Order: sequence, then structure tokens, then C-alpha cells
Amino acid sequence: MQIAAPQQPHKVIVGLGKTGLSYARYLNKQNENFTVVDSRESPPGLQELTEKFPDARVELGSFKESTFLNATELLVSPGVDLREPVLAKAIQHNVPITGDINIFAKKITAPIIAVTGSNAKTTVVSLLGEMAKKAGVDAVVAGNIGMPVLDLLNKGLHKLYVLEISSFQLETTKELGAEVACVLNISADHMDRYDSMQDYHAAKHRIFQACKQVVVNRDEPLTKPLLPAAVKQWSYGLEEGDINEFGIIENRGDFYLAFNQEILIAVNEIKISGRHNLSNALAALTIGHAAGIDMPAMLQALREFSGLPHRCQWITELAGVSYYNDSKGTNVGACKAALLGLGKANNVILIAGGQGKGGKFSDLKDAFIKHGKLLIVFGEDADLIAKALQEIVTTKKVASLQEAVKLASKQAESGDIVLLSPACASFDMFENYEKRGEAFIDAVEALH
Ligand code: UMA
Repeated sequence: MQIAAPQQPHKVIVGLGKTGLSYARYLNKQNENFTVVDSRESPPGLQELTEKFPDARVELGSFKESTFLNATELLVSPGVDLREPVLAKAIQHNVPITGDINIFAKKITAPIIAVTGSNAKTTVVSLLGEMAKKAGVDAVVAGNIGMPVLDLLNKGLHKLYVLEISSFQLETTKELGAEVACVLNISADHMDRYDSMQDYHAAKHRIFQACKQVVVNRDEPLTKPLLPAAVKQWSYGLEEGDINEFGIIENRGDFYLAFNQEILIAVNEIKISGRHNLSNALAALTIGHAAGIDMPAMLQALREFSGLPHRCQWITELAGVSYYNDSKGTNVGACKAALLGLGKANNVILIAGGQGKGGKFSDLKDAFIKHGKLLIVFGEDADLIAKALQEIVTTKKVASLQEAVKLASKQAESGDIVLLSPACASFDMFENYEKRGEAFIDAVEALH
């Protein structure tokens, strides 16, 4: 591996994953020299970098202070913690730092819809993408969803950018200037990366910098920013809305999504399941309306939207028991939403476990009291979850996800739900949450 200390001041790309490679492509296009650093010895983007940019300087292993302090600018990947000592020192020495969303927002003149939140970001931006498409708007969905935004600059311009933005990406974003900005919800996540909930909250609220319109979730007061009255505010919530608000109304025992107290669409026309998904549907409609997307087209897209894999994904029904894969439920907030969204009285057998990331599992108590029947825990933080909840729900510990599924199927009765919503990251046992979800589906299919 070519390892060379830079001779002169230079831009430094920190982290060689998807974002790092997109920085390299971007700087290369600008004819700029750069150094790439990564604290892993063989980072995921290394092969592609050396193939495409054989002249790039690469430093692997422990970060070197001199490289950071000599940089004219640090282009930081979201996975790299700004508290990382070498990086923190460079920031203290006023070395400029930036992130991909920040660079992108400065380059683009078309409107940006910016969505963040602890959960449901990907569902909402995907649905918004479908809504824009149905309305004939030339829109693209990118960001934390898996498409680094800088790669969009190489692919021709669009009329509307729908961006999923993580708190990590927001940390390096200075002035986003979104047409519409929304924090969907805030619950503890990534607490290994933040010193406090306040810090996490502050990172999320950076999405509102210089935005033109704001969308607020009335059911989650922490999503409301402190902004001047001149910034237009829209809101949605699961209760009936007021004038100019989105909400849910009841009419003769049936429920409808509504705007301005007028019916938009019946709840039973919507395919994505659970109350939390009604909130997601309302979020997309409110954001889309603020951005000027045609309402009938949005409603048609909502009717057709059947959700995303690994997010409260219905797998099958066996002997009257429904199996749901919510492997993307990687924090307590997501798990709680799935329990409350899918549960009916005490009919949920929950499979949870993995790496807890400092999450507060006792926050699941109320949801368990309402809907929990049995808790099956596995993985690195199984004992922590059990300790937090075993007083209120029967809890069993198993060694693997396969064992959890077998036990769940033995204990379940007709009308029950077996839900994998781990409230944890997957990395102790799986490559990622997708692989964990696939392993769950395989284990369920093996029950046939
Ligand atoms: N690295 C270091 N030192 C560190 C930490 C990381 O060198 O201290 C290196 C790693 O060795 C690795 C590289 O940085 O080589 C990885 O960079 P990265 O973690 O920023 O990952 P990317 O591949 O660039 O993917 C990132 C987002 N990842 C994270 O925020 C952790 C992806 O979100 C996103 O899709 C992608 O940019 C494109 O925008 C993933 C994610 O898990 C899905 N996001 C979190 C979430 O949704 O909860 C925030």
C-alpha cells in the first residue's frame, strides 16, 4: 500500500467508505489533489480508490496529527466522530472542516427537502420520492439512504432534491438552506457518539439552518424548532388537526388522513401497517404539500406504496401467527414504534438484542404493558434488555436468532404477532441489519 506523508498543504478526506469515495470523485473532478486517511488498515473503499485514483495519497491506521493540522480543509465522513482526538485538535486549531451535505447544499440552486429523525427517515424520503415521481416532478432521493449526495453532481441536475440526512451529517453542515426541513422524531440513538441527549437534539436541529419552511410533528414536541415567525410552519399529528394542519379524523367509525379538516384518504386504503406508518404517511404528505407537490398524485403514490424491506415488513402467517421483520429497528424508539404500531392487546412476542449503543431499554416498559406477551433476547446486550424489562414481561434468553424464532413459534398462539425489532445494532452477530433481517426471514421460512 502506498503510504506517503503529504509535502504541502492539501485537502484531506477522512474515512474511506461510500462518502470518502464520493469526496475523491468530487475533488478529482475539480482537479484538486487530496490525501485520504482511514483508521482501519483495510477500509471498504480502498480497492476502488486505488483502481480509480492510483495517484491519491493514502494513510491507513492511526490518524496522524500532522496530516490533520496541515490540511487546508478536512472533508469528514459521517461515521467519524468529531470528538476523535486528532480531529478535535485540528478543529481547535481552526482547520476548516466540512461534510458532503454542506458542499452539496452550496453547489445546488434547486430546492432541497431535508428530512432527519431518529426513525423512519428512509421510509418518509422514499415515499416522498414516489410522490414526486407520480406528480411528474424531476426529483431524486439521496443522502443517508445510501446514495452520497456528491455523486449526484456528476449525474445532471434535477428540479428537486429529497435528502435523508443523519445527525452525523448535520454535524458538519453549516447552512443547509432547505426549502422544507423536518425532524420526524427524536429518541435516544447513537448515544455512544453524543455526550448527552441535548447534543444529539442540537445536531438534529441543525437541519433548520436557513430553511424556508418547517414541518413539525405535533406528537413529538422535540421536533419543533425555535425559529422566527417569518419561517412558514406546517404540522401533522395522529390526532385531528386544526385549520391548515394535517391529522386524522374519524367519520362514522372509519378513520381518514385529513388536511384542513377535510378528508384526503381513508386509512384502510394505505398498505403500510401500524400507527407509526400513518404518522410517516402524514409526514410525507405535509412535506410534499409544503414543497408544492400535487396532492392527488401524492395520494395515489401513498395508495401504491407498500413499504420498505426490514421495516415492519410482514413476512408470513403460520397457524394464525403473523411474523414481522423490523430488523431496521436498531434503537429503542424504533422498537417502541413497532410495538405500539403493530400490537393489539398483549399479543406481541418480541425478539430483541444485539449492540445496544447505550439505549435506555426501560423506555419500552409502557409499550410492553400494552402489547407485550413474551420477550426473547439474544446477542451482546441481551442481559441489559432482560434486566430492564423482566419485571413486567416474561423474558427468555437464547443464543441465536434462529433459536429465538423457534422458541417464538412454540409459544405463539393464533392471533399473536412475532416481531423482530431488535432495538440494537446488528454488528455483534451480522454484517448489517439487512443480513440480520434476511436471517430472520430464513428462520421463519424454515418453520414451514
Ligand atoms: N472511519 C475511520 N475512523 C473512524 C470511523 C470511521 O477511519 O473513527 C472510516 C471507516 O474505517 C470506514 C469509513 O470511515 O472506512 C466509513 O465511513 P462512514 O462510516 O462515514 O460510512 P460511509 O460508507 O461513508 O456511509 C455513510 C453513512 N454511514 C454512517 O453514517 C455510519 C451511511 O449511512 C450513508 O448511507 C452513506 O454515508 C451515504 O451518505 C448508514 C448509517 O448507518 C446507512 N447511518 C446511520 C443511521 O442511519 O443510523 C447514521
